[in-house]
Amino acid sequence: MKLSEERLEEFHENGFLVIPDLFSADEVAELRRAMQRAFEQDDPANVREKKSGVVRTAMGLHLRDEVFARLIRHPRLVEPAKQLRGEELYAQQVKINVKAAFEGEQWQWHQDFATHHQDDGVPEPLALNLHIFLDDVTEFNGPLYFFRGSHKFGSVATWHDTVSTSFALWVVEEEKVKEIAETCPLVAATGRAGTALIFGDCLVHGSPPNMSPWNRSIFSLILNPVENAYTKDDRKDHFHHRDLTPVQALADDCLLQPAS
Ligand SMILES: O=C(O)CCC(=O)C(=O)O
Repeated sequence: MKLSEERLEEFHENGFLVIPDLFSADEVAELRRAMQRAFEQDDPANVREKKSGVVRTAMGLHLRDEVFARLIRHPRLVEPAKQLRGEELYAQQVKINVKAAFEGEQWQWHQDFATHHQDDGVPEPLALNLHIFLDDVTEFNGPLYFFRGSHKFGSVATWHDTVSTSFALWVVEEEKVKEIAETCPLVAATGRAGTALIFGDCLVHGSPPNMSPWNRSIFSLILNPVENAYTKDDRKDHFHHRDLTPVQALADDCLLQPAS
């Protein structure tokens, strides 16, 4: 799947794209079955919420389940990413952020690049974050909030928040968030299960706790150009995979093929 010229322009202008219904109900069902298998594993790559202990994010998924190994090579993700960032992209991070009903905690205001740069020594903000909604995401169950156009501020000042949630994160200072809010409208990224998001490394985003009775699960693949790879390898592999093999797209029906 290729992005049209209009969609490419929209990405460069807004810093993100929402692509409704990119994956079918059958494909989402297959992904949700694989998600359940991952959650049931007692694996250190399942990071749990600080207060409730339910899974917050399940990481390293392509190394844990064949379905996710195919998903990171899905042409509907890989081809648009290559259009935006070139041919040689490696899978830097592969996870599902769950945000369970009643229990799912916030993701503070951040730019992904701050973590990639500070923790992993990624030189430039070229990584792309590709999301697929595995539940319907509404204004009620903790959607991502994007400051539209905030990527144009470039890489901004951050501090390392190790206390607010179970997931240490380099977060944007509140004064900077206020400044960005003066010119960048806040948008909630919502849509049916199967909807995809693509956003860049400098887009300022976050999400509120999920106090609703509905789960909100979102698959996330971060692809980074091989020539922009990590220069530090202090973190565990599931935070930033060391394998720099460029992803090659499979067939469009790869998720619905029988297991090999
Ligand atoms: O899952 C969320 O609500 C936040 C995800 C996020 O910030 C990210 O993928 O960078």
